[in-house]
Amino acid sequence: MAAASDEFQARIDREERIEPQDWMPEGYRRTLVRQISQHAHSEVIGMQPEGGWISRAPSLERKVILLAKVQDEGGHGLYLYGAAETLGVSRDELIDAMHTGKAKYSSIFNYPALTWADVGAIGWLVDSAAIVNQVPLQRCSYGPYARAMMRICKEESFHQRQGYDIMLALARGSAAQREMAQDALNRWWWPTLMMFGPSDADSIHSSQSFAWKIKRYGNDELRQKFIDQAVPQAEVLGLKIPDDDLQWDAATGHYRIGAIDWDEFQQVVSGNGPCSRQRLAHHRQVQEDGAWVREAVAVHAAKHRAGSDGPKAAARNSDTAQEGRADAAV
Ligand code: BYC
Repeated sequence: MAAASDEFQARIDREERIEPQDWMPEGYRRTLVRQISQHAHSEVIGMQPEGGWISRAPSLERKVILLAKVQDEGGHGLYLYGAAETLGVSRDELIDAMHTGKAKYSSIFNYPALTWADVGAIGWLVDSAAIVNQVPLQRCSYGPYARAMMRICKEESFHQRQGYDIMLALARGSAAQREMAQDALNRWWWPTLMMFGPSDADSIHSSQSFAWKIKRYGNDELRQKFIDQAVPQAEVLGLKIPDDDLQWDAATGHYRIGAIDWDEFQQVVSGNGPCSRQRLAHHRQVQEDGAWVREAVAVHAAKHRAGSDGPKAAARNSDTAQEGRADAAV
């Protein structure tokens, strides 16, 4: 086994992609199931805060755009569950792990979307953070995850732009609209910074994930990249980042920020966020309500399989063969 794991690491070091049929250490498989499934759960739970605003969007155009974005998120969940399933786990097992609290989803989706400006803030901040985090995952060593990420990243950039466009419209609007945009930024800024995970010193999985080239950058480095992008964007909007300690550090070429409230992060990831219970209860309910659809799809697929291998299919094939012969005779 030592030889197999040495050869595996050598393949990773040569930047070769690992595919589902390849040998892999059990820890590599488990790490990927954990991260990919949590990522899938985040996409699907992430439909809830914005989904609640589809019927309340301020114009038909905004409604259509938001509908498309939320549908994309459902689609991202499906690509990611598909990628996780290539590692030998079933979708039911993965969803059960989320429902029982064994698997996490991103902390950010445990906060409420209180106003229309929150939809803008989610698109601008949360999707920007997602892009910063996900672009390096396109080079993840596991092929199905990397390929899912390529497609997802393309769609995320449209999501980010729709969010920024909402913020821009509000920032250029009435005093009340500007206030709404500022309030949304105040509430979403710090939770967005927490999306990147604990500081590198407290990140339990990072070093192994670097060695396996699942992660390419540390949580702090990506967080910093996001901050450096977002601060000038807030300036264009004429909004204030809610951090009195924020300052440009010319020596490092980066913005310095105040302290992140890691106690709040721990509370949220352990299921005590403002909407944690609501999000899971909603997912459970939807899962139950949709059970008949999944059963019907499974029965239809079974019938289809039986049909294509069974006597009817044989008869169909023989008819086609007869037609073929008749055509040939003409
Ligand atoms: N929230 O050792 P660490 C989207 C957990 S959805 C909750 O640094 P790792 C969108 C971590 O899982 C995009 N938990 O872990 C959708 C671990 O706990 P476990 C979501 C977090 O894996 C709809 C523990 O803390 N993106 O864009 O090396 C609308 C220690 O952390 C969080 C992804 O899922 C958190 N924020 O690094 C709009 C990206 N942070 O598992 C937008 C894929 C950490 O041992 N995931 N934890 O119980 C990753 O890149 C990495 O898993 C992380 C964490 C950077 C998040």
